Amino acid sequence: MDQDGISLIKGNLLIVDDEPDNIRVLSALLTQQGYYVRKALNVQIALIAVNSLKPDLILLDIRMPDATGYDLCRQLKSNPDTHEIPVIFISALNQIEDIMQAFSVGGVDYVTKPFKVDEVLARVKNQLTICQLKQQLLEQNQQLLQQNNQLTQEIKTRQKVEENLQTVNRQLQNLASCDSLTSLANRRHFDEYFQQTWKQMIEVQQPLSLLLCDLDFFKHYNDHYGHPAGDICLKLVAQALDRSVSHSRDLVARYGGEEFAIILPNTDLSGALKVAQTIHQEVQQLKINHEYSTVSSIVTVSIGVSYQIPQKDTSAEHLLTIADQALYEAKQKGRNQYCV
Ligand code: GH3
Ligand code: MG
Ligand code: MG
Ligand code: MG
Repeated sequence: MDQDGISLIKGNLLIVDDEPDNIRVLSALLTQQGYYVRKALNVQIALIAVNSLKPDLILLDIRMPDATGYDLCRQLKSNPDTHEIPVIFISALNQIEDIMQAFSVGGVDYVTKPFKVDEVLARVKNQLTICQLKQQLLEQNQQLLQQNNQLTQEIKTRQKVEENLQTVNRQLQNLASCDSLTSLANRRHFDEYFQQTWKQMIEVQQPLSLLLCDLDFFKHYNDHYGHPAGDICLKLVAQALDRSVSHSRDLVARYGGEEFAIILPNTDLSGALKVAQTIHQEVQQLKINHEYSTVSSIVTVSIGVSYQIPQKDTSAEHLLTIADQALYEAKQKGRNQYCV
């Protein structure tokens, strides 16, 4: 501990001076304070000592026989291995030009000879403290950079996991709401969407239309062409139904077996009938042979249409019942037609 109670900053010092007396006095003083001191009597020896000792600080004389302290300082500052070592010039030269020259070649401080002991000690200690703080800041900076990199990496990983989860969720949702044979909405999705749309139409007091669409004599079709051909037929009809609606909020669903349901929000009776007509055209254009149908030589559908401006005191099921009755009527009247 020194007088003010702060621990001494011990370090490796190099004193470069061609005056043996100067070196001796300085060295004794600094060694006494707990520093490890090496000495060099000229620039050449100093260079060797710098490389072997890697000093924390250099006290550097200016006038020496083989070269000047300025030359040595310049050389040290231009070498990446040594340019961080602080150099305090200590010289009898006391002209402002000499001092300015010392700073311009990279010196951090200047002490004039004859020096005062306390001043040298204070300036050495100052520079070593600055070095130590610099080192601490560098290390902290390094740590922060590392932490930052880790955090960035972590954030990226989390984002990726989040994205994957969202994709899986979307796929699960699609699977849960999709009919595997026709890729249309399944019954579950239909039920949800129907209830939801019913409520919305109550709020906005807009008409809601519903179409129930059933293949005619499909049992015969299966019986004669086989179940796999029946599946293909169902898929083609499903695509034809999907082509028959045009609004983004319309929903075509496989209601069950060979029966399909179509929800048409914000659509009145004339709109619903247009869709029913389009369905008949689209299904007819498929031209799927059905020799065992008694209404046509190709696959046809019957459609039950219902529509309503939904009210709070009626339920969505009511609209379904009416569509079902209309479908029954279409079947009764001879199939391949729609009834309201
Ligand atoms: P209708 O004109 O009165 O509707 O007569 P239909 O023969 O179409 O009606 P029915 O209800 O008697 O028969 C429906 C047929 O639809 C029977 C069933 O095997 C068939 N079916 C239901 N789901 C599928 C399916 O996923 N694939 C196939 N290939 N056939 C199905
Ligand atoms: Mg000298
Ligand atoms: Mg049928
Ligand atoms: Mg049926």
